[in-house]
Amino acid sequence: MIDLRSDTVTRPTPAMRRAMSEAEVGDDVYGEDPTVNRLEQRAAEIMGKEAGLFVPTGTMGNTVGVKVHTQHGQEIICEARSHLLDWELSMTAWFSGCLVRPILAENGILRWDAVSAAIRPGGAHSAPTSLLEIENTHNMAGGTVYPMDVLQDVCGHAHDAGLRVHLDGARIFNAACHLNKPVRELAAPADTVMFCLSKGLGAPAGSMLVGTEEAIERGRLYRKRLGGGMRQVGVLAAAGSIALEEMPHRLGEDHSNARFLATELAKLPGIQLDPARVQTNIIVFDITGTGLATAEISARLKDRGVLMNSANPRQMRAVTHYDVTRDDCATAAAALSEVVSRT
Ligand code: TLP
Repeated sequence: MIDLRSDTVTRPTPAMRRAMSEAEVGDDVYGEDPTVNRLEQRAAEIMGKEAGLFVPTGTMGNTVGVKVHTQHGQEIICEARSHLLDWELSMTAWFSGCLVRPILAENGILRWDAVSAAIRPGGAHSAPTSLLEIENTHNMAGGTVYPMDVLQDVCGHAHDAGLRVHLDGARIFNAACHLNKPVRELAAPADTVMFCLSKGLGAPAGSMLVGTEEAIERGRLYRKRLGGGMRQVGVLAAAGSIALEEMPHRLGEDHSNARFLATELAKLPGIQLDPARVQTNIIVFDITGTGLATAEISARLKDRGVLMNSANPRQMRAVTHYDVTRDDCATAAAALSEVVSRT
């Protein structure tokens, strides 16, 4: 099977499996797992922040990140298709008691004029806005990357307006690779950053939350409340360390495979897609012109050995990653060609 459903499907590399079997471990709830401690320190260093927290999932990292910056009854601004809003079971409401005020932005990239118009001052009738959430790369907008000047501008103004900024950087290494910049430059404008070890970086599980010592110390308690106090979790952190140190340099390969796949898909009848807009490893494309529903396309592709999911009723999403080769992309495009021409 050629699995283009997500980069979450990557399997641990042989080096990760070796590191897992040899990992030095202790009880992390007592702060005694040396492998986790090292990973947390390295993640903070690489991101240019004071401290780091190992969390089981990106969802937990975002949940804790939101919680440390907000109080119940406040508002959070984010992009309308953000993962935080659409794919995390309303954790902002359930755990943090906050209302999300979404803004639909071109390519998923929030700009200050739109953000400033959505800020609520708080008062007799309105709840105050306390947090801006940014997603970079933006998943459902098609792996789009914030231009550095836009990122600095929107975050800088948000801080001046008294907001905190949480960055959902599940794929921040993909963004850094696209911009050819050190990842810490992309992390700098945010107060906290969540990034995933388990997506393009290939670890079997795990994400990191980084920020100030104070935010991470409080975050550690929220992680425990959420049931994320794991014990000898150095076995996972060992794989995470390899993901962090050894995998970012190869992401460009996934990006060029995605661009190649997009170029092939764009040739197919009924598919709307501009390959020039594919910046990283995610392709989101419109299939309405094929006359088929996304579920039908997924089912027919599966019969031909290709796994691909819908992003929404009008669009499919294809994601390239470590376990997908250029040849796989060519095969997948040929399979989709067959599917759309047999309607
Ligand atoms: N995204 C998954 C699905 O949940 C959609 C995927 O296949 O892309 N932030 C962003 C931007 C994400 O894309 C994801 C996962 C998360 C957070 C949450 O990470 P996990 O799945 O580890 O909770």
